[in-house]
Amino acid sequence: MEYDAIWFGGGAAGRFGAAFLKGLGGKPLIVEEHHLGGECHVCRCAFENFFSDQASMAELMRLYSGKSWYPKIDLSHISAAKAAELYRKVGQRAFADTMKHQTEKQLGIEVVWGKGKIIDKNAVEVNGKIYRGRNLVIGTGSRPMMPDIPGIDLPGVMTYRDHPEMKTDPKKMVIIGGGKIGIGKAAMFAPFNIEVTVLEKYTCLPKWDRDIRNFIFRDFKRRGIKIYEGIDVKEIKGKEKVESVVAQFNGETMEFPCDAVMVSIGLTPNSEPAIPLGVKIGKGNEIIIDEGCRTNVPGVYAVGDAAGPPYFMAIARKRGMIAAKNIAGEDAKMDYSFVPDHIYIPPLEATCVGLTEAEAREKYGDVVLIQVPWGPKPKDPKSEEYYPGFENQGLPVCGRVHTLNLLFYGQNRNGLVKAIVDPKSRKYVGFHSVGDGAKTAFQYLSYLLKIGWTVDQMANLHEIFLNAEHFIQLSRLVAGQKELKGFAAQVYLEDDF
Ligand code: COM
Repeated sequence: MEYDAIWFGGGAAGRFGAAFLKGLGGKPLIVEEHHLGGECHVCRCAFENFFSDQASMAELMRLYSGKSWYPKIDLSHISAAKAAELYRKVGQRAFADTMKHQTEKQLGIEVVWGKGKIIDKNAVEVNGKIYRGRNLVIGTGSRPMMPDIPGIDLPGVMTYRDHPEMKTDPKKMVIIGGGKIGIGKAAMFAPFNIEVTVLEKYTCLPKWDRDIRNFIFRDFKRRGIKIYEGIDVKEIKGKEKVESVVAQFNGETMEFPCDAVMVSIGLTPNSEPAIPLGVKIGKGNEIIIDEGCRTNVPGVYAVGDAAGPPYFMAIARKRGMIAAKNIAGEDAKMDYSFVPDHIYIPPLEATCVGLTEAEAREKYGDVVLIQVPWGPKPKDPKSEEYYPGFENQGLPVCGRVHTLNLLFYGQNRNGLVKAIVDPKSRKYVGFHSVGDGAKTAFQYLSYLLKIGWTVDQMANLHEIFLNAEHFIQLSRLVAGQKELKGFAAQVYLEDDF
């Protein structure tokens, strides 16, 4: 055989897997039709990062315009379509070149460009030539799941894939699906003078901590982003393009006029190319794999989104790495514990890892919270005003560029920090934050959770004050207590959004 493994798809999983196999001394080949790095820089992670920066800028301009010494800004020029255009012109191309250069030149991985056809588990045909490998790794990614409703094909109906392609600025957008993608898109589009409504069949962000959800939805309410939960979308109406969305809510028919629809109800794995090999396919169209990313067909592996959820970049890349190790003769297994999650909600971001407070209470009983802010918040706080007696007002929570600006000029939008501790063992069981810049810390916090990190160990670390999440200093304030009481009063913020 010419290659140790043929990586069918050079997305995050294929690229990292091939690199790892090469590092281990193996000989990989990547077959890729479109882009190395998959959808990441075309329309997913990298694009979202850019677009949320643009949305943050738009939102900050709106918040600060004319306040203090900030100039008055004409907000009518804010344009989501212009932001997308810039990304198409520069971002997509720059990333594509970087991925190609890093993979082929720096890492020296062989890539064959073209639409591959799987002949059998040891042979792939590309541009009329047959390539042979001892192993085959399927990394064909996923696609947006689409509801089977009338009007779904109307122009103006988008998914995350079409988002960078937008050429005009919608005035009213309906987002179908209030999961991580839908809520993130709502927060990203609203700053661009777009009236956004989210329609969710069940519950928005069901897996997120209640305080984080409340923060986001309270913020949405203030910004005029509407959310309907328990609503069933029946039809998208329009003649030449989308004009409204029709849904059933509490037994009544409702119609939401709009000129754009974003569908975000989930993902479907692209498992089809592997079906002729006889691999088992699950109910969600995913290729079924074991902990070592092996399918039921010996020598055939599946990695990334093609193998089903969780759909995270880290999981895709790590599946590639685990498959590479097993191809190289190790017995490596995936570990799905303590995977952090993240949503851009410009100008802030929400991040979490570990248990929510509700999950922690169920598992450990009376948990301790280390949380700011706490207590009451003035109703409808005004910018640049001090409210005596509201202790939560004075605490900057998010620690990057906007911290104090958002507190002073940005409607007291100072974020939320929350660590959950099991008081018996003094170990953390979950971390949550809304702020700006904290996501970097969560990559390492996830490891600390895994190794059973305690409040006492955290108190020994060195913080750089101000920082994005405050977990070290807040923990140190309580770590002297023999019987941990936590820092914040253990009260829920009310569901008053
Ligand atoms: C990043 C894509 S744009 S990858 O995960 O580095 O391949």
